[in-house]
Amino acid sequence: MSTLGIAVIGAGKMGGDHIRRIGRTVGGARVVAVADPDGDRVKEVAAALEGASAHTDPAAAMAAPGVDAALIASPGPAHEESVLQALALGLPVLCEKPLTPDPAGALRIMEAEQRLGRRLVQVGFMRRYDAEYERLKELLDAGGIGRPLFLHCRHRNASSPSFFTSGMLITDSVVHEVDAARWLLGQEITAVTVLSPAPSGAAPEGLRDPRLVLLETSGGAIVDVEIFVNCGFGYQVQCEAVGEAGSARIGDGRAMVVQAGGRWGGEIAQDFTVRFADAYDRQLRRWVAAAAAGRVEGPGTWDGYAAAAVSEAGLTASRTGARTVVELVERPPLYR
Ligand code: ISE
Repeated sequence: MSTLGIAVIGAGKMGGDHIRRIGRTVGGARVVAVADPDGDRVKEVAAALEGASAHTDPAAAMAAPGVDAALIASPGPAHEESVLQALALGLPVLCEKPLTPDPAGALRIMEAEQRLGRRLVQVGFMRRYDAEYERLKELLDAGGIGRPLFLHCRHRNASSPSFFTSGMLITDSVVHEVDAARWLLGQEITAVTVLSPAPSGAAPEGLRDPRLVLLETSGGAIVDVEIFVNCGFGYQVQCEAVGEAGSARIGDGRAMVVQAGGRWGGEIAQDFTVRFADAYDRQLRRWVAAAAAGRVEGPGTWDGYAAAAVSEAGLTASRTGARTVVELVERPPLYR
């Protein structure tokens, strides 16, 4: 099997993490081109990769010799343009979440993919590749706790980056729970309500943090998400499913409990690249194998679109304070 040549678009935190992953923990692929608007950074990153070219223009990177697939890890608002360019070149794509911040952009990608008549896009909803999430999904699918009634979710970050906005708590953070809930339950989200307590004193001025997001689903379940991106103590993602015949909980992160000096305790990951490192590895391995075989698996454009539609309803809900219904177009045959 030949090596898959990847163009990585965006050499920031996530792009850099994926570049390190390719070649180190993911075989069968190599980075042949890198793009980033920061010319000095991209030159430095590419120089450390044998035979990789550096670009400030994503389209040029994707059109570079030896490129078979594109990994898009630029900021969300830049995704649409790059995904459309990749589709025009017929490249399989792994695009970091959110596919687009708004449903209109995702619909344009969906139209382009339908014109091609085949699916080429995977969205980087990496929780679907996390061992604990996979176990919970298997349990729910097997009816192990009966019909799901609630998902109680907690999503905490130690601190938020300086560019983070109140809307991004929904479009960039809760979007993970949106996808996880749709996937775990096999249902769409139909309505969103957002409640906000008085902001934490640890939150930067003007940031509505934390927030409580309530999602209603097409199967009659309720998902509550505490999103708290300046919790201070670490990166924590937990989910408890409550069904008619039991409950199941993941994300306690008790891999090792140490008892010493009259105390017991363990460690909390500080960052998503640590907590979900295995999931990112597995996601990329599976995408590389599928792309090399001319296929795309995993969450696709429909999932990116549905998540963006829920985010849009969430933004309206947080602005108006009202329960907001999620509007979805009819699911096209390519995504059924
Ligand atoms: C970030 O982009 C992620 O994807 C993390 O998983 C999430 O916890 C964080 O809130 C986002 O900003």
